[in-house]
Amino acid sequence: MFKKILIANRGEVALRVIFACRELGIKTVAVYSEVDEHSLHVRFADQDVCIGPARSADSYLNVPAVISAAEITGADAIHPGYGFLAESAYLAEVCEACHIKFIGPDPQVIRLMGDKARARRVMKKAGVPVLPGSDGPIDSEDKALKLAKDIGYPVIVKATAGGGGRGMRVVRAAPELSHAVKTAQREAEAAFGVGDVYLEKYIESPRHIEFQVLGDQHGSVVHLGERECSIQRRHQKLMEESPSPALREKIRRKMGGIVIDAAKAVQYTNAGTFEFLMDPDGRFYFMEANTRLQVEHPVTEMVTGVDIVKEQIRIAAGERLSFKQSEVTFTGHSIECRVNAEDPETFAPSPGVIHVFSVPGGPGVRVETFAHSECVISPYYDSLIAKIIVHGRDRQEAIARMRRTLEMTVIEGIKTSIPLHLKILSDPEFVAGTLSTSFMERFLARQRSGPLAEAV
Ligand code: MV4
Repeated sequence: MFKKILIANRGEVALRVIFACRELGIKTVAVYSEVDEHSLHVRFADQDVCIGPARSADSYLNVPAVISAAEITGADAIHPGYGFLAESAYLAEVCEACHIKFIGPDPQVIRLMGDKARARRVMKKAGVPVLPGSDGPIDSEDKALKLAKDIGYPVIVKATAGGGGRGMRVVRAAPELSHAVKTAQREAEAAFGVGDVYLEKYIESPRHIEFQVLGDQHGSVVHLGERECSIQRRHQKLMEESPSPALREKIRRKMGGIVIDAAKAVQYTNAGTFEFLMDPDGRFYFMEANTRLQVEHPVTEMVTGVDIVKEQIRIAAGERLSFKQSEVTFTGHSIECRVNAEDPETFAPSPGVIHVFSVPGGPGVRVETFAHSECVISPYYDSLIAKIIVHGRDRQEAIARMRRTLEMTVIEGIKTSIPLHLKILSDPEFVAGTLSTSFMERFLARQRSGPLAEAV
């Protein structure tokens, strides 16, 4: 087992990894930027190294600085958390060259999944359902027009290097296709340095459902069920839950089997997430795979009892998965709210000093946060300040639990998304569980035309 792990991250996820290390008896090294000197991840790590100025590009994204910190402190592994360098095949390669274990999949697998068109091709070959589309990047306008005609409009043009919604164009009719391909290519080139785009049938108002997998270095793979992540705005998830209200045990089992086969086909190791779109008829299509721990991993931990971060560490150290698929059980229902430092109405960032920070806790409540009274929320980083996760016997109990927790949470000094979460939790569509990726758009439109809008 590792003796010392460096955590190449900040905020709540850095703390989350420190928790797992402490419980496993592994020493920790925090890295931090100049503005994070007084953060909790620095306080609770056994050692700490400043890796540069506030700007992420100069600190948390600086591979030489992170590697140097690991070398200086004698860390034998690096956990990248999520965001920052978590899906950098380059960091994983440099780690390999330096004999430092990267806690994540092999660099070749990270690279494969980073190319969305290639991932699509490989998944299709492994028997995973994918949407009709191009077999690789579009190389001529004529072929694109012919293909789009064959699959039928609407279609979507996506950047192969994309993901998370950047570099996408929906095309509803043939005359728009050429322009869409060109602008998507230009956008992709500017954003990722790779201008390749591919084509897919476009699904209107799908659900976003993703499966969590774990694979060890001995060829065993298990899935930990799914998360429903349809409640998002501009590709930023706001709430997630497990199980999805849309899945029955039979389809969960079938999809679970498919993702296990898919993971085995690419010799997937460590934690990963296979994202799917579910169309209104309940059909599933592979969208992309994330080769990292995810923000919303706690809802899966709450319903399965598996500590995903500990499993990641054990797997990276070469241990076998300690349980079989038949030993994975799903109990109750879990919901996560991402508490952001932002205006709940305009979504404008709201950095500053938190004067009062108090979350009540109680049965079935879990809080993941780096925030505390009198802490500073910096404008340099993501606006996520806390994740509030609840577990209940069923979805109804989880919703009630989340409501009472948010109602009794006191955060003073900055604005947060909590008032928005509370409105969503009492929305009839949300309560009915009839979710889709268009939920937020429709919800916000209802808000604007609703009783509050008329009062002003
Ligand atoms: C799609 C789609 C509909 N049809 N692909 C958005 C993020 C990127 N990873 C892929 N995305 C989508 N791909 C096809 N063929 C709709 C989306 C999409 C979406 C997906 C998941 C969650 C939220 C979304 C919001 C808008 C569009």
